[in-house]
Amino acid sequence: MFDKLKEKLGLKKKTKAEEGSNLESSLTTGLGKPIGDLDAFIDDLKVSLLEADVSLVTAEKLSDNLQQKLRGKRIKFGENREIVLKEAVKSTIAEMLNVKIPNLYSLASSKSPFVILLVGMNGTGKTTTAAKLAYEFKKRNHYVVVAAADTFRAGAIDQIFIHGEKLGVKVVKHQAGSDPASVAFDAISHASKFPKSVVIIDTAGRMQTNRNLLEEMKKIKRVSKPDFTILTVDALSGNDALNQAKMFDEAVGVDAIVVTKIDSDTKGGSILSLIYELKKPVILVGNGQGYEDLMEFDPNWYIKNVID
Ligand SMILES: Nc1nc2c(ncn2[C@@H]2O[C@H](COP(=O)(O)OP(=O)(O)O)[C@@H](O)[C@H]2O)c(=O)[nH]1
Ligand SMILES: [Mg+2]
Repeated sequence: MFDKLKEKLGLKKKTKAEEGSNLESSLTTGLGKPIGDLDAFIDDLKVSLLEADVSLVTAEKLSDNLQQKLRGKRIKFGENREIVLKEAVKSTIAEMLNVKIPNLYSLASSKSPFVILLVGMNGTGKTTTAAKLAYEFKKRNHYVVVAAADTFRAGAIDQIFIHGEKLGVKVVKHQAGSDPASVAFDAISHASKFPKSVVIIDTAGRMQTNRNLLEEMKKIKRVSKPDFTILTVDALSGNDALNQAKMFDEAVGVDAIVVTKIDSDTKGGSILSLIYELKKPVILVGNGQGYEDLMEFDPNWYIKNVID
């Protein structure tokens, strides 16, 4: 996972011999040595970031912040240049990821029914994430209702219905082609009869008609008044993930993002751009196709995975 970025950042561990020579030469002055060619390091880093799916705006911001942090810095006795650079990159990324992450599971305990709307393009993992969330909420003793509000294809209704049967959770469905907002409405009415209930609205994401899709999402949102709107983006879609996120956020309003398929993403850069440019939290990441493959997002885990 994320190997490309790690490899490209070029922040590899130094050999003992290299560390030794560094130590020796830094003995020459009490002030330490200059950090060396910072511009070359930062230029290389920027290219690596772009190649790893970090957006241009985010890569430039990271480079500028790093430049400021390291300008005039000297490598003191006992310090290692590679480690100093690596720690500086880590702390710069950490600052850029600093967006408050709400805990969905605690939020859901504060209200019943708690309504979650899932939006996103086709194939980004809405239905799979809906099933994973249903699993997580059921495990936490909530009464879970899933609204099969992707009414565009009969297959989509069957897909979520089968998940519901496997998981033992209620799926509210209408016929294919019916109004998705009314499916959401019925699911919420049903959930209202139960304490500690959570409604998860699975929606359509067809690509041919983005305008209609966004109008449909707006209507579902108006009718269902969700407590939390989640956008799913596919980690493999790279820079397009950011464009999709901007589009959905402008049209529908998004509270948080789930980045799916990180198990097959070797690049890892899209998470950084999403958080930095959208200023929206990534709350969960999908790391497989099983129901248990939904992890809470931890910035420290991310930083460790892209650099160490
Ligand atoms: N490897 C992997 N595959 C995933 C993940 N999430 C979803 N998928 C797969 O991506 C494909 C599309 O997912 P689906 O939930 O149907 O997307 P939707 O069109 O947005 O509802 C399916 O084959 C899923 O099994 C994930 O986290 N990891
Ligand atoms: Mg679907």
